[in-house]
Formats: sequence, C-alpha cells, structure tokens
Amino acid sequence: MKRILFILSFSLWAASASAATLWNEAVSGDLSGNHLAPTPVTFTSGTNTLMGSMGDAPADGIPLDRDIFTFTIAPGFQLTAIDVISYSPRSQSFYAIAPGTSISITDSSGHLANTLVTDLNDLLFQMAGGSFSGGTGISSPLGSGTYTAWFQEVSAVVTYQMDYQVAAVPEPSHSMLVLSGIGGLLIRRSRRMTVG
Ligand SMILES: [Ca+2]
Repeated sequence: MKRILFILSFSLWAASASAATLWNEAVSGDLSGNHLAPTPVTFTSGTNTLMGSMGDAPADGIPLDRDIFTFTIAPGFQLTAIDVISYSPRSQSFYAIAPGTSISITDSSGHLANTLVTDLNDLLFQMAGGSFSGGTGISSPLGSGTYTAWFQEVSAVVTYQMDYQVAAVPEPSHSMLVLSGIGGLLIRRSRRMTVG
C-alpha cells in the first residue's frame, strides 16, 4: 500500500513539475495569420510552450502561413527568455515583437525588436543585443505588458517549438536592503554635520 501511495504521489509531483503546453497547433488549431487580429494566448508563471508550423512552399502550392499571437505578462512578472527548443528545417525565419495587440508586417519602426531565427537560441537575449531591422529596443528580461509576436518564413514550411519563460520579478535581496539603509543613514548624518 505504501509503495502504491509513493508511486501515486511521485506521479502527481512529476505531472505538476512538467512544463504545460500552452498552444500546440496540432491540437489547438493554427495560430492567426492576421497581424490585426492575432490569436490571444494566456501566459502563466513558468514555461509556456508553443508548438506549430509556418512558412510556405510555393513550388508545392503551399500558401504562406504566418504565426501571430498576443500575450500578456502580468504585473509583478517578467519574460526571462524565449527559448527555441526545436526548429526544422534550419533557415533564416523572421521573428518580431511589438507592444500592444497588433503588429505591423510592413513597417518595423514600431516593433520593439526583430531578429532572424537560425538556430536554437534564446530569442529575447538575441534581440536585446540589437534588432535586425528598425525597432525601439527590447530588454531581457522583458517587463509586464501586452505584446504581439510574429513568426514567418518564406522559403520553406518550418516546424518549431518555443518556450516562453515567465517568472516573478525578484524581490530586492536582504543585503541590498541593508546596504541601502546604511547608505541612507550616512547621508542623513553627513547632512546634519554640514548644517550644524
Ligand atoms: Ca501556423
């Protein structure tokens, strides 16, 4: 009986510890291709996995499929990484993030940043290092707000998995609080000495 309970509790722990798939196009349907009406997806703390395919194959008569979705990072949380877990076939696919609930697909000046996906990288870190074309700049980690992402390939049909990592904004460490408190006391003391 104890053994059964142990297996049961371990299974429950393993299920809760595993990353939940947020959007799998094979199950949830194709993500929007309309930049003015992206698919809304709800991110939660932890790993948010998106799996899908996009792109086109004109020679095979497969029309262009863009993947565009909107997500929100709640107050007190931040996006710490956009990890490309799988990406095949390797190409140079365009990926962009804009603030708000839509994204321009003709003018990149309003993007936060965009980049070319070529390998299994952290796209947020990659874009924080510089945008490919236009863009006002993006930070890593990315703070709370509503954002729209656009992923597109024009020379192949690409399948991919991306893990969006969301975490609580860390509290200031105890040592930092103590140091800032000491700093404040010293400033007040020196002011009093100057006045006196
Ligand atoms: Ca798609």
